[in-house]
Amino acid sequence: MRILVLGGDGYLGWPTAMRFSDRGHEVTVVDNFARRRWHLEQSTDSLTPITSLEDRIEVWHTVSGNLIEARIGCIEDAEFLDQVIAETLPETVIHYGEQPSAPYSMRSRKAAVETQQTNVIGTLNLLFSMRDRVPDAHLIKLGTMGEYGTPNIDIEEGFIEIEHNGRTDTLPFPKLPASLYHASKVHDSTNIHFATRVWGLRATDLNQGVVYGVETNESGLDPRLTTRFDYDETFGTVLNRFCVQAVVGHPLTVYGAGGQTRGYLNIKDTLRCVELAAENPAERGQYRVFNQFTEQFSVSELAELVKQCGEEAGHHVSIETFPNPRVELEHHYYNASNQKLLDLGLEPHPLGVELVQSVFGIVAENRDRIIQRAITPKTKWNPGELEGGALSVAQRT
Ligand code: NAD
Ligand code: USQ
Repeated sequence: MRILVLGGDGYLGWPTAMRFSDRGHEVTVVDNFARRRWHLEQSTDSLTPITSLEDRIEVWHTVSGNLIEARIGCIEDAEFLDQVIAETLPETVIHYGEQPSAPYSMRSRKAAVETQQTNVIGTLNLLFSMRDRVPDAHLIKLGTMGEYGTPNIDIEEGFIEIEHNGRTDTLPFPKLPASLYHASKVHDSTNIHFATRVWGLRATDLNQGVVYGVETNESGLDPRLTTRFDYDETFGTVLNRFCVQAVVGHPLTVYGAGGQTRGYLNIKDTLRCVELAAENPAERGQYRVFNQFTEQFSVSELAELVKQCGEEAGHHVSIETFPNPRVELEHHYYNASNQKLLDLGLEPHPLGVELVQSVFGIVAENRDRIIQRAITPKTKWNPGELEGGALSVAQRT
């Protein structure tokens, strides 16, 4: 299959490119290195040293004998993207190429606008190019469980049957996004659904939970193939952050009461889910939503697990409640369905001591690269309210 991976230099995109290449597919990756730039701008970096995209591709070729093509450019640039689609004629497009951080999107007006511009316009350009160049191709788009928020009812996979005034219909599940990043994913979903209904495209929206871990079968072949691993307050996700904090003796940063519950999955399961979606494409005109996570945990449960594993490994681990920089429910009902990927054959890697210990190993190996000041949360969802005063000009822009 000809596969285009948008965002193929990223945390999930690079391992995905190697997986499909290893399976014998013709893979092209597209990236504009925005994620590397965002780190440069805030003087942070991946814990794992990552090589340039060019070097990664060369090492992959040497180790596996397989070729991955790269196109460097921005998917917000319609002309560039359209040319890539016209030249590569993908049968499957896997779209990771967005700004993925909720805190980044809440940092300032400029960052929120950049996030929605990158995410919504990039995806819109893609839909037009697919309509015009490869209308039969399957779009696999990375969405997020955070599109749904934390409603006080069970979360279905994309759609819910509603009875209203004696009539029933199956409609998109209500959305209560938790940040302006999560809101950008809701806007994407609306646009993708539209493109399937009106232009007959085929699409799978993968509403993914929080990913943890760094090792995949392919990245294990050579250290230079490793993917990025972030732990800073902006780009690090919670379990990855807690593992770094445990090793360096920083108190685990549980925000607020710690009852915030989300769906989680191992990076290995991300790759398998995307593979299952590609092997079982949506029909023409079909918009499918799969909830992509394997287990649910509260933040406090994750902190307790990391503390227990850390102490077994000889680290002194404390858990500290930090004033929650986000506006989110800290005690709430959470029960989301994730049946569709299981029905396609997903065999989850559950979270346990072994995974946490292996992440500790990676952290210990790269301990001298840790930038301590990047750990403490600083980005507030509502800075004016929390500080009880008017916003400064710097905070407003
Ligand atoms: P990432 O930032 O590591 O990867 C995204 C890649 O896209 C980066 O390499 C970046 O440079 C590139 N990119 C961004 N804007 C671009 C543009 N305009 N043109 C070309 N390339 C661009 O993030 P990730 O953690 O790998 O996430 C990938 C996708 O999965 C994102 O859409 C994210 O929202 C989604 N997701 C991630 C998680 C998670 O826990 N990591 C969970 C749910 C959903
Ligand atoms: N949290 C803490 N302490 C920390 C970091 C986070 O208590 O040090 C809490 C947050 O308040 C939140 C939960 O942990 O309640 C998850 O936060 P996160 O930063 O791990 O994840 P989130 O901001 O939701 O975003 C991540 C990815 C994003 C993806 C999303 C999936 O960055 O790309 O879309 O997970 S989901 O959460 O299901 O929407």
